[in-house]
Amino acid sequence: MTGTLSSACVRLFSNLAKRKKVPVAMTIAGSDPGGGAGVQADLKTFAALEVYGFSVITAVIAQNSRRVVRVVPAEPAIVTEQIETLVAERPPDALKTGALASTAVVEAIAAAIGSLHLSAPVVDPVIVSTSGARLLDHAGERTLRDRLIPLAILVTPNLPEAELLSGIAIDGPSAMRAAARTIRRMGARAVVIKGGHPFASAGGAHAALSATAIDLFYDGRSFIELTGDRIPGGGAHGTGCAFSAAVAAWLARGVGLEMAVRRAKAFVARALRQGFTLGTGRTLLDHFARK
Ligand code: PXL
Repeated sequence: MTGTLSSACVRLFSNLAKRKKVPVAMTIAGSDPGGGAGVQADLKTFAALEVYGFSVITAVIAQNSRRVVRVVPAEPAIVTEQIETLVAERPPDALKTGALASTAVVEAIAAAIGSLHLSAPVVDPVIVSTSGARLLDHAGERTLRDRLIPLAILVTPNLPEAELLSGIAIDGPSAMRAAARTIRRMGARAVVIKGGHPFASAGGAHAALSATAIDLFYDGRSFIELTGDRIPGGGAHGTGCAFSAAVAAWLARGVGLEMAVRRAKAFVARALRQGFTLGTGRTLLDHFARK
């Protein structure tokens, strides 16, 4: 783990030293002090993919890999000021949003993206954590839909989030397509629904999992099914964060959207295959895994 971490960092910083234009990605997300998800995981993902990372904190969260104890949303003004200060030095080449905690924070971010003419964000519509805690207040769900998703280059819901956003019970592939259409109609350029969770009709969380996990990408032209082997991990912590951060990293490096999504999926699969725990908690990713 450490060997590949240091070689990625050496390449990143030797590019900096040679004054090559270093790609910069910005994450706007919550803090996971355990480092498995949120801003901390996003920065590891950026570093592993050799992209310099900016990180704007939207909420301070007391949590470990098993449970969320408390979420304290940041004041909207300090979120705006973090973004403005960073952009004054260097506008990022790509950005992603994660847990946004409150409707006022969502508003502040949408306003900043507009007024500072930032790149269209990858929006990870984080609403409830895998452990069941709310990471966005109820009013924020609507603001996310009405103000942020319309700005997005890509929205990356998992199955439960796609159901919440679309209002469609996703019980199989055709409902998954209908949900993708509905979410894209909210104004995003593209959507990818991550198929890692069990379908609702199969009994929700208690359903038997199929051997493959199919993600569905839709950009308004065609549906693309991205198939991958299901990797045992039992609901790992921080996979969604790593996926959306990896898409942003590849976009920052100038890769097209569909290829960025494919590479991000491969990145998460690698990280999950080398997953580990700290003892009794949920599986954590090795963001610096090589194979
Ligand atoms: O995976 C959703 C998520 C996003 N952001 C933060 C989190 C979590 C899940 O726990 O803690 C900060």
